[in-house]
Amino acid sequence: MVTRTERVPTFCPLCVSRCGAMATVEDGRFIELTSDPAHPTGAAVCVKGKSAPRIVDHPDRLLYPVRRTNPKGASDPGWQRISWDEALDTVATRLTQIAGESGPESVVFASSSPSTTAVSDSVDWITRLRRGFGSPNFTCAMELCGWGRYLASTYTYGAPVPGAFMPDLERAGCILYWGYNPSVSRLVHATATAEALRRGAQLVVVDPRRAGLASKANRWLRVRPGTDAALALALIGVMLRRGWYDEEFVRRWTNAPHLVRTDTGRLLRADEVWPGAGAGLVAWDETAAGPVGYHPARRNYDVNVERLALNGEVRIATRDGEVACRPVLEMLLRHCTAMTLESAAAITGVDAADIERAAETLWTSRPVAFYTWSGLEQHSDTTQIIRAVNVLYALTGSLDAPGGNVLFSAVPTNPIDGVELLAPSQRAKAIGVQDRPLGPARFEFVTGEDFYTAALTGYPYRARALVDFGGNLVMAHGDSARGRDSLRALDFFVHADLFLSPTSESADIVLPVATPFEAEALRVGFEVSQPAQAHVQLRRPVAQRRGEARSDLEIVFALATRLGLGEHFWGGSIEDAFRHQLAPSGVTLEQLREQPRGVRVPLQTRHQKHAEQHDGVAHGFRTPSGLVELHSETLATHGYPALPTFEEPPVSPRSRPDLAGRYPLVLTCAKPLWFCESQHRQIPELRRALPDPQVELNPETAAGRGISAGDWVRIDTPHGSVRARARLNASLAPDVVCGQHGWWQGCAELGLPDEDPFADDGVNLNLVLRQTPSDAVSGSSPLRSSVCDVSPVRG
Ligand SMILES: Nc1nc2c(c(=O)[nH]1)N[C@H]1C(S)=C(S)[C@@H](COP(=O)(O)OP(=O)(O)OC[C@H]3O[C@@H](n4cnc5c(=O)[nH]c(N)nc54)[C@H](O)[C@@H]3O)O[C@H]1N2
Ligand SMILES: Nc1nc2c(c(=O)[nH]1)N[C@H]1C(S)=C(S)[C@@H](COP(=O)(O)OP(=O)(O)OC[C@H]3O[C@@H](n4cnc5c(=O)[nH]c(N)nc54)[C@H](O)[C@@H]3O)O[C@H]1N2
Ligand code: SF4
Ligand SMILES: [Mo]
Repeated sequence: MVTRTERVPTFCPLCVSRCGAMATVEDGRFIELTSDPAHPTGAAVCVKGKSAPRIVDHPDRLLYPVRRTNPKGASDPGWQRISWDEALDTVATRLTQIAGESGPESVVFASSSPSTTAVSDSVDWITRLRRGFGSPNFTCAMELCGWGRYLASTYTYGAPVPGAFMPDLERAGCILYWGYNPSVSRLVHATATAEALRRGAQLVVVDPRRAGLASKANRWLRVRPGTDAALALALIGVMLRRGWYDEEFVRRWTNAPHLVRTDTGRLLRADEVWPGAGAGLVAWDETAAGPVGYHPARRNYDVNVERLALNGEVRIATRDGEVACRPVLEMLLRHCTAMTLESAAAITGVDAADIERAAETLWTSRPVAFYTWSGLEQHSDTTQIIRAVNVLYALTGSLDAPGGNVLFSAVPTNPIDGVELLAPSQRAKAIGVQDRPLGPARFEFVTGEDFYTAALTGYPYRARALVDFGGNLVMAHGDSARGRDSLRALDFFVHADLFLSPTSESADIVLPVATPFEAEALRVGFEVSQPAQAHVQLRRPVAQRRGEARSDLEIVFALATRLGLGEHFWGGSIEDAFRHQLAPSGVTLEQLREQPRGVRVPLQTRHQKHAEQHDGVAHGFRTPSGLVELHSETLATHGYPALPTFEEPPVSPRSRPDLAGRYPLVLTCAKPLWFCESQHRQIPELRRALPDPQVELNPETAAGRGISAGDWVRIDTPHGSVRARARLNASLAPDVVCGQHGWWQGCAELGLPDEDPFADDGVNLNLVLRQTPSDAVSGSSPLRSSVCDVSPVRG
């Protein structure tokens, strides 16, 4: 018999790297995934990508829709197979009924993170479904994963930097990775960084561990977890005192010249100086020695920017009498100088001299391209930390410059996320917006903490139903047991997934999802470089559909039709929807089918778009002032600090001396290479490399506790204890340990059983971490700065 082997161009959507790849299909069976160096993200595929066929074929895949027959809380849900028609009809009927009784806002939608699952294929369509349905509530770990990179940075830049403004690694003089380890988390950035280092780029890494590329860094700053804002403030102080900042950019494109009232700490408004002057702000004209107006709508001053003062103090006659004012930059300088190098060193554990040297590297090797991620996302003051790093980056003047962080030109498409479908009156009901008006809820994202509260207590109203595409909520958020209780409190919960999980355990109906290798998907733009962002690809199925699994996209369209939303979903035709999406791009579906490797749309990168003019008015930034806001009046108006501020993490050995004796160590965590978040432990090829959860600790710390490498240890926190195996890592500070979340799943082939994620002394780290005290602005949880002790497991 002749075997027919086919090599099918594709890309791997298992994580954010979205590596261009080739699938080997033998007699219709998907057997291998390899790299496709011709693809703009195809330099390599990782071990997870190589195991993709094992995920598709895994015996534990959910293959049919099921409904529970036992009450919630029973040890066995009693899953019973049902037809798709019954499943979808039940879902549509229940959601319609609940929306009729309590409003569509009582139905919360959710998904796994598009950075860690193929839900990236369909997340915009899920959003369209939610908006069409009328719910402003979407839960997807935004506050733990995307707040800092995306939404919080809009308060400084008016745009997501570095989330959408990607590091231009090909041209960067200096790469700054702050709480980001692409060697594990985004292969395409790791390979591009290695290439940049070969051509001589400098690398600065801020991380409590010397992990991944940090071993190649010119400067590695070993920060104590959660104290990053102190480090950033100290760096800013050095840069301002030494004059290591791009004065031209700072003067023209940031609000550095705007005057701040020293009595209130707020920006001086034009109408305080010139009654009836309108919405403008005020700067100081050094040449004329008097105040001048700044006009946000025109993005300009009454005089040339060269004449504006950036330091000093002036007294200005206002309608409240004479007030002392200082330019924002002077305020920033004083604020950051208050964080002396010595105190920053004492707080962060980074030597004063290393802080100076890092500032110098950033300045002398510009342009700087940066990325921040999980290391800065999961803290009680994430927003302040991010603000501090964002302000620091603004000083380099590298924003949207070649070799800096660049918004690469995107392929023009029709937006599909249905923003027009949700009435403003519904949008205003997002859960959480009452308490954190600037937080994720403002962008229709509900934090895990707020969702659990709404489900359990009815505040601000009851979340009655959940429609979840993948999200493994109870494993992803702190306080897994509270998560489970809140899911059980729902009136109706439908979950769509490849596998059953500790989250779907509480569902009423679980829908089987096809793996991305069994499903078609359209990808417009691969983000990381201009060629990648100009790349459009239609991924075709490379594996045969198993059972009755359907793609998320198919489920969305089928559900939309049943919910009476067919008119917004092209009558249920995904193909027509794709055609609509692609229409402005000039690329057709036929072309994409003919060219499975993808189509490159000719696009030119435009840099420094803020300086482009339209009708004589500069484009500027999409902040209230039209400038990069070093001082954020928006934050100040809501009672938050206008300048980024450091606060000791509220649960640390320093802030909680009452806990320090029993829990002397700082606990953070990081992701392992072999698995995505709480997934993939069932794949033997991956699990063999890391059979058990690890906790990394300094050899000294281990020795002092009688712990040897590989021992099972207990991680004790004030909320319970879980187990992990000790891994010695001399790069960690002796009082810092680093664990891993997401462990529960067994691996039958290796004889490893499932673990109860809610059992004390189990292996689920998030069982003993908490969602609180959460970040005042965003509600992010302190998963990366809390306290613990580690001790050997006896017996
Ligand atoms: N302590 C601690 N907690 C953390 C983190 C941490 O670093 N430390 N990280 C946080 C971060 S950054 C994130 S993003 C979250 C991750 O939380 P989630 O986004 O929930 O990701 P996972 O836990 O991996 O769960 C993903 C689920 O989606 C399913 N799935 C996979 N592919 C698909 C698909 O194509 N469609 C559908 N419908 N389902 C699919 C998987 O089987 C799995 O059940 O966890 C957060 N929690
Ligand atoms: N292999 C793999 N790849 C993934 C994922 C995965 O689970 N596995 N998940 C995907 C997702 S959803 C995400 S969000 C990304 C995350 O990608 P990354 O952000 O790179 O994830 P981590 O490795 O968890 O964290 C980065 C670094 O932060 C450091 N860190 C911990 N605490 C602190 C701190 O307080 N300050 C600073 N400065 N650093 C700190 C850790 O030591 C770690 O080296 O990866 C994506 N890619
Ligand atoms: S890094 Fe691995 S899992 Fe992520 S997209 Fe690439 S091959 Fe897939
Ligand atoms: Mo994430």
